[in-house]
Amino acid sequence: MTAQVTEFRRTALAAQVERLLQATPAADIHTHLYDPALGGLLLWGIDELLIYHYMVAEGFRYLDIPYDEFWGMPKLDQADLLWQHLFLEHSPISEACRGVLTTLHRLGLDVKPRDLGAIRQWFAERHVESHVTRCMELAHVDTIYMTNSPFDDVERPVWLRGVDRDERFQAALRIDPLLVDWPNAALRLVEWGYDVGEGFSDHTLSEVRRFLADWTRRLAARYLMVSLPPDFVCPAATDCAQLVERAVLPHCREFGLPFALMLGVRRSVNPQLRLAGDGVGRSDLSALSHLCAAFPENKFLVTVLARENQHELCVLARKFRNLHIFGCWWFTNVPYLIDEITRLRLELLGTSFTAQHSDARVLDQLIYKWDHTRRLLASVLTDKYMDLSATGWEPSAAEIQRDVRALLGGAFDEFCRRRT
Ligand code: FIX
Ligand code: ZN
Repeated sequence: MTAQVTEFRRTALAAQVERLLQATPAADIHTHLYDPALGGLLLWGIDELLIYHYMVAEGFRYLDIPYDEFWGMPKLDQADLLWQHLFLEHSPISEACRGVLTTLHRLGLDVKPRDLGAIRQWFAERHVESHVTRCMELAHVDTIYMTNSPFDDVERPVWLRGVDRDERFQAALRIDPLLVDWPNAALRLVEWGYDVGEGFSDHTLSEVRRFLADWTRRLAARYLMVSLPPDFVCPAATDCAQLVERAVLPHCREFGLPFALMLGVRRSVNPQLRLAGDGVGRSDLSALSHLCAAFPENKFLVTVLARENQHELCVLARKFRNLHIFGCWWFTNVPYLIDEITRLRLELLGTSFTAQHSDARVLDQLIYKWDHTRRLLASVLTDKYMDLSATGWEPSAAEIQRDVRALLGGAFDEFCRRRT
């Protein structure tokens, strides 16, 4: 092919990939959003966007007030302050700031006048039900997986009262307190009528499983989930490893559900930043390797926070078909790393992974997280199809569409359905 023909081919292919990506709905397999039926738990609107914990962490790069003074302010004042520092006094170049602007732009707001008052007014005229639909349409997301914790004192009573579910929202049973703070979790379980005691007797483990079974049924959970620190080891005599191997995995096998592990978060590196104060560390993935090998009948959905773990994770997924990789999590959810990580995964795993999840905590964030992801995916996939094209293997539209579906949720569905 001459250079000109190659360029022409690339432009046509890029347009085709982009069109198919835009036309394919995504399943967002991990968010912190809630079915609107859960009431005030679902966050949305400009002020929530501005005080998102990513923004707080970035805001304190510039703010010189004491942490407590910030936390003592009403939400609206916090949002004003962050707008002032992150958007007006400095250019909103970071991915989180750019995300707010993409979101507003795609919602049809004019960001040019930098008029926060007008933006607030626009949001004040929205209604949550129609706004959910609008955001999902703009993000082209058809299914949202929630993070549902029975240990959350606001969320638990809502489930206990009963919820008239919106079928676009799926549940995931989140169990961090059980695995990272067993002594306190055990007290809660006793309070809720589960007869657990000290040590992991067969009776205690079966009571933990009864707790998991009750909540799996109550939520109609699609998978169980935990995020763990970099020092998670398994096998080990630790509470966490014991509970994983002897209660959580048997429960997942019984219910045919995957167990999602998000590895590498160092909680509260700076407690003064509250939710924004968590950091990252490199995990020892031999724990995951052990779990995949020792429990071939369990399925593991995994994402890792450290850039340094991404390659090893891909290699593990080549070894174990009960391991499914998903998303570019949190500090890796920046264009530079999404591009790198997605290329790495495609080159080592083909399309047998889930390219992205949003981790959105505020409904409107769906828009920017999926907009930015789709743009990056378009450029990465175009390069890959160009490489195929150079061999004479021209991908058809149907083949591209099949691949895009796989990356945006199809491979996840397939993994959940498949027998181990
Ligand atoms: O553990 C998690 O699910 C993390 O995603 C959150 O804890 C984190 O705060 C977050 O929102 C990252 O995007
Ligand atoms: Zn999350």
